[in-house]
Amino acid sequence: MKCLAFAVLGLVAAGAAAVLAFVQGPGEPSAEPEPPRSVIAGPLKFTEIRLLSKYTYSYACSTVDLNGDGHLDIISSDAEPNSNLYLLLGDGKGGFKHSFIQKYQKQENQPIRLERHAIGDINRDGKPDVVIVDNLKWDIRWFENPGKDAITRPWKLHRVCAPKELPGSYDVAVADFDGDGDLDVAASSWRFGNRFDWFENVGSPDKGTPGNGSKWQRHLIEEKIGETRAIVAADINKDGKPDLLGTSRTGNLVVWYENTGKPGKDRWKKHVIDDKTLSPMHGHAVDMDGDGDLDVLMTYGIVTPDSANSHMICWYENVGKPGKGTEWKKHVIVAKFPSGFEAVAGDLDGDGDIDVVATGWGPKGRIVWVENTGDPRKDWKLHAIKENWPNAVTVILADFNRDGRLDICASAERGANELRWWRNEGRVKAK
Ligand SMILES: [Ca+2]
Ligand SMILES: [Ca+2]
Ligand SMILES: [Ca+2]
Ligand SMILES: [Ca+2]
Repeated sequence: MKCLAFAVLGLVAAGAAAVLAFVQGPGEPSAEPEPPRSVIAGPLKFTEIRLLSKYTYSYACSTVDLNGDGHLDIISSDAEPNSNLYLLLGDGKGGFKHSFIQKYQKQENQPIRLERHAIGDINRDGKPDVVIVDNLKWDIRWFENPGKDAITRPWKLHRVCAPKELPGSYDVAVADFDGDGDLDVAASSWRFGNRFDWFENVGSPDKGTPGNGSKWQRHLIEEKIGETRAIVAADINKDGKPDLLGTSRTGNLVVWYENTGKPGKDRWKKHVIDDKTLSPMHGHAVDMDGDGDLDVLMTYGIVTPDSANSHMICWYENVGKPGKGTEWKKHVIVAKFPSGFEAVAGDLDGDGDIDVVATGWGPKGRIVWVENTGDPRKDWKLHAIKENWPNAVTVILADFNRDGRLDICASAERGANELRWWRNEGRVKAK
């Protein structure tokens, strides 16, 4: 009966879904059929589709074309006892086929708690690999993309750091931080680590060969910074060297660390973006006002008492033409947004400006989109997509069905423990 684990989610166009049921085995999620649902959210219509459910802990998802067929695939993580990393191979039309990158088989050092992750070609073989934290055993691992013919079989495990080496390992970002031709890894470490590190992909400089992910050297970025959460690679000052954006939840800090060019020798230069708004969580570096520099989008509030100075969605304008990341101006997008977890940006309604999609954590979690009405400094319009979706967490935007409209995919953990996507059907037709 093993083949049933690789059930096809036969999601066809126009909302009529032909979904094949499959028998759920131990440690596997369920893809039980659920009829797609039509959702009107302000001026936009979405079709909501459940991809997988019955996770033990559905914390994170990401997307990239993993098998090189030109269609976006989805990666989604699960925690102990399931301890799986799911792969959903996309057909470019909104259909996904489920298999595993990591499947729990009671190996040594398992079960594990796989959570947030990043994608990059770590061994430089032309195929994108997955770098992911194990938040239970406190390590960082990477899974080697085996290529299209073997992609539905479990991928080979490699380590960036060993169990216990990074207490609380929580989130990762990949970029070539030292500019030597290979991708390195930066990490946050939650309340058990309270620090940011980066791990150098060590090659053979004598031979002029960059690293292939087999040897890593750890470098401290900053320690004693309370409950590090977001870690995002982005060239904030546009000098060609990837910098890091980070948050410290209990330290109430949104910071970026400037890569001075020798991150293995010199310390990263810290720039504080905000040290006043409480409990910053996950956000991204994106040009919100279209002036050519990277601004910062952010959410706030989880596990923090109600406060007028938290539980919101904001962005920080990189002041200057273009800004260099030295002066920031905060603009509120949604002033009251309970337990904001993550915000992502993209033009949802196709009018040329950047809108926002955000998740709210907690028992009454939700996912919303916020419409940019022309000036990102004011007058954002909130539209609920799904209310009472407990503990909504990681959210991503991508055009999964290649119709030119950005779609949404998100994970929700305890109380929901599932992965859903929302096919953007465009504007509601005027009656
Ligand atoms: Ca490097
Ligand atoms: Ca900007
Ligand atoms: Ca827009
Ligand atoms: Ca689409």
